[in-house]
Amino acid sequence: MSNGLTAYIEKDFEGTSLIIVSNREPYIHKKTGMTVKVDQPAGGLTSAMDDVLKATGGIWTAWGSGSGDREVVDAKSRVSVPPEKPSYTLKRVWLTPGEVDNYYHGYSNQVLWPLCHISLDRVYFRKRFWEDYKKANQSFADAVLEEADENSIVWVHDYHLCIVPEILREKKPELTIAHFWHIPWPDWSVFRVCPQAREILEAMLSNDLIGFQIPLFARNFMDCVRESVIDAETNYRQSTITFRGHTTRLKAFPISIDYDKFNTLASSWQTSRAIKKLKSKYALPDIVGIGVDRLEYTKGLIKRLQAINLLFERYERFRGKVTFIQIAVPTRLKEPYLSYKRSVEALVKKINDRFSTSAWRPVVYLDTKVEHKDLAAYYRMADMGIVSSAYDGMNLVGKEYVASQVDENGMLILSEFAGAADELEGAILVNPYDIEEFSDSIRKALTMAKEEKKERMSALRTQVRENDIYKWISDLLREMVFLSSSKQQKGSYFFDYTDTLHDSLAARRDSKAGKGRSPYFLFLDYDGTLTPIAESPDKARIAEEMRSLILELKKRVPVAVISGRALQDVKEQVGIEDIVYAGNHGSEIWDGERIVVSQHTDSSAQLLKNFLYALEQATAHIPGVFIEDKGVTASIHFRQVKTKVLSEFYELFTRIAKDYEQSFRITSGKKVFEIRPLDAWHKGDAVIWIMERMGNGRLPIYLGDDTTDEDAFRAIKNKGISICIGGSPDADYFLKDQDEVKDFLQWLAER
Ligand code: GDG
Repeated sequence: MSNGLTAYIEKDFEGTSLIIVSNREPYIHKKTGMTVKVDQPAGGLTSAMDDVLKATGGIWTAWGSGSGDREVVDAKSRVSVPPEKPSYTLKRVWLTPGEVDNYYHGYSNQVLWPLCHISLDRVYFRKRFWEDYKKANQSFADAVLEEADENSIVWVHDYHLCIVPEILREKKPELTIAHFWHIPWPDWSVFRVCPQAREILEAMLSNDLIGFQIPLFARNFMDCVRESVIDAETNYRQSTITFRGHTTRLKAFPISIDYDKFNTLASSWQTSRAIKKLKSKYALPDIVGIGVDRLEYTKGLIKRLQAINLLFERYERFRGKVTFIQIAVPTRLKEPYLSYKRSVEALVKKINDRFSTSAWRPVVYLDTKVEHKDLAAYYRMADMGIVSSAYDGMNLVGKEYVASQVDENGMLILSEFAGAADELEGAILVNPYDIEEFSDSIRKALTMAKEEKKERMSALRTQVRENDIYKWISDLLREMVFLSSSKQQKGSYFFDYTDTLHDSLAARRDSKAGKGRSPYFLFLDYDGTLTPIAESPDKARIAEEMRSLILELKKRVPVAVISGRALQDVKEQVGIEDIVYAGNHGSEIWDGERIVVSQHTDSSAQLLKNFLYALEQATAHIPGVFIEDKGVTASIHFRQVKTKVLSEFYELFTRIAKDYEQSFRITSGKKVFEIRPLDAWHKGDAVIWIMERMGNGRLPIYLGDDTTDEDAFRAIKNKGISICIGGSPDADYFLKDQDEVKDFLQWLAER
């Protein structure tokens, strides 16, 4: 482990307990006859994370997949690892063979994996896959919950465990949860194919942090949320999403490798000896190419072999001179992998049958796992490394090849669709779908001048050395520790009204001030509080049950409905005459009998009309923009504007709004821009005015959901109770949706 990371852990990790959750475990116990042997699955990531947990202590929760796994654990399914010097706990999760089939081979590998790699033909969905996926996620989450305390940082890995964060958040809201997504996140036009797209996105929004390999994947995730989670607030500038009172940060953390390990291994005399042995074993010519992959359709092996075939077909001069070695470790031994394996093998045979001579083979194909030390020899001796993924989160092979190129003689050919292409400047980038260009790039690599290769490889090596796996881990840990500490400062605003609010209301009711009359004054926002957010304002209707509740409540509690709608409009929508209404965000107030406040002036109304006319003219060609003129204020709704023209809309809106910013306050809400005269009252002013005139010492309780309600939350801070539907840092409490609003009003009505 790097000195930097060791020092960081020693200094800043004190007092934090780290819990890693992944599908695969870092140690597998296998039964061989009467004894149990322990195996450590090879893999850069597992061993780097293992190093970290050895230093921090903590818990790794993973599926117990080994035949001897159950024999070595305690009653809580825990075993101390590593066996030779125990320093952290491996907690195993048990899954039935049926669950493994449906959760792992099914939903994970036949739905999410192909979907995220834009291989839609391979997406195969069954209801039972999803049912067992949720069940398995519940088991992982239960295992974490048994171990976690309020200081725990939970680090979830990958696409097998999308639901875990949601379950954890519900049971232990104070946890810091981060999720690293190792594979690509596709754009919405692809992700929408998933029958559970919305459930998955919503569940993942329980994370405090979601790490992606490159910024594009974070942006895609953001777009998917914007398109399908109607009441989530996406903030592209800050890269955050707020949903149900909780904010999730999205950020790219490009994963890497243990550079020093590969560099040292490749420089060793054992590797030089291994290279000699390999050259003679396979009767290799002077020039060698290498590919190392799991036998996986996303890695583009067929395209790679087709390009090699074309190279030998077009350029006879390479025949007899170049051999390409493909290490292809079989993986997920089921369909569609078995068919893919057969296709790859048939193509290798075709090329070898066509071009081989008695002394030379164009392709050496190895379909078994190669030891790590031998891998370094293959990488170092190769004049060319090829990574040709059709789509790939990162791809570590390209980085391993670079770290092993100690002589700087080789060249890396890298698919532009692998996340690594974002960073590895100096590699020859290829589009693997374009076989001719691909084949030509191989030719270019094979004929590149020594000096150019050295220059490129040296730059690549610096890049990988300076951005190794330990930097990746410390960047992520730093972010998690930061989120964890800022959360502790702010305190949690998750709301369990059955305890806290009941107590505070009861205290108020019993106090002297409250004796003899209702102790509270109820303020209700309309859209998003009494009704769900609808496609457009005219479609938002209050449910009869909700209206009856208000009718019931108003017999005992003073009620005011405070809305951004025009006064007349909100009165008609709610349809109850003798309560207080505030329209236009508070600039018009009706006290139950008459209008008592109206800030309508002809001059400001005219200026607003000019503003709206300019907007209407500029955005007339963009379908889905709805301009609502409410006399004093206006709302520009853009929920129905298509994603592809959204940025054009933003641009136009911003340009025109600039001309009016001296006179109007412009804020954004849920897919809406609110325009209000600078001197007009906001909802907070209205609440204060109403309380001063009609409050009689009562406690204001304000329920709202939008950014414009935050003025009211702030106005009653420490003087009343604010409740945000969906949550807000300015509100005291949080309710999930209209069902919970109903429960709350019901409870209040029953007092
Ligand atoms: C996912 C994402 C992302 C392969 N054959 C042998 C062997 N390997 C090792 C390689 C390399 C690893 O397997 C494969 O790396 P990838 O990056 O291709 O990883 P995936 O399995 O697709 O995993 C990917 C990664 O997560 C990490 O976030 O980069 O984009 O799909 O380390 O060396 N290792 C040994 N013998 C072999 O025969 N020892």
